[in-house]
Amino acid sequence: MVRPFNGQDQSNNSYSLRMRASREGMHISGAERILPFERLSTELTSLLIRALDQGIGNPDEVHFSIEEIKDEILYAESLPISTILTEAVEDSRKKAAELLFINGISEIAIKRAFDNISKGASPDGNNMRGAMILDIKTGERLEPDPYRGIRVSRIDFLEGTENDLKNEMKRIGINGHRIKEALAIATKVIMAVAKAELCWSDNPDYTTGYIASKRYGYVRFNDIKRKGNTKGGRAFFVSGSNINIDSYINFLQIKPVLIKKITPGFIPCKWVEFLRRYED
Ligand code: WAQ
Ligand code: MG
Repeated sequence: MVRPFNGQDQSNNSYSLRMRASREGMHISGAERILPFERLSTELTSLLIRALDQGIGNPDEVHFSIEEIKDEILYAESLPISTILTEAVEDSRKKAAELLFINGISEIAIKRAFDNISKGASPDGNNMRGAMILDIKTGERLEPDPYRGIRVSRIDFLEGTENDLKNEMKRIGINGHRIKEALAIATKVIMAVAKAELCWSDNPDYTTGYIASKRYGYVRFNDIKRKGNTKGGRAFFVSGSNINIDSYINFLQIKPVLIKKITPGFIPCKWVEFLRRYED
């Protein structure tokens, strides 16, 4: 239906602004924002600058899309950040697996998640573009397209909260340029029905990964993979028999969520100290 423009004030509406840049068909960078009308043009310019300033070769295509958001926006508080000090990859993985287990994920599902991400979770052995969805009991994969997986989208920080996150990271003594986006994704994944998420980057230089869950928040593990390793991915754990998988996927992909508050986190600590925090 075409609505004639009636001169209505647009300033209360929110928009989804998306950018993706590529060179010879290869993805270089992408970003998505949820913004009020009056910030669209400024943010579009800054995303363009970001797209053109990628070091690894200029894009030969940059695509923008702007869509008015018709859905109601949900507001969320970010998961609190913890960081576990570990010895090395084996130690990190063992503790990450333990954290999944105490969140009710079965051993078979945990093993499948680690094995799949380690070898490239797509059936062709590549990394997926999105995430696997695994049943917490059986470890069965529930995402309809195992090559691509599910991409979480339409998530952003309310104006001002990005700065709050920066300050909070400084306060607890952590840094990492990938935290902001990962925390946003994890917050959206966990605010609905997922029991936990496992993630590490496919970037060979970025070896910190995390487990997210409602009770324990966003828990980082240094060295969850070896430096130089190009395999990475995400697994969302759900109780397949208790949820409607299609509506969960729909939520992850298109429901707009804005983070309105940064929940305080914790300075990095050892595993035993971390667990002590949650003793009843
Ligand atoms: N939705 C679902 N899956 C995604 C998305 C998305 N929006 N973006 C990426 N993935 C999947 C995909 O399989 C990627 O290969 C994989 O996740 C890793 O993506 O220090 O940077 O962007 O606390 O490389 C985590 C630790 C960093 C941050 C994760 O992931 C910290 C990261 P990357
Ligand atoms: Mg990424």
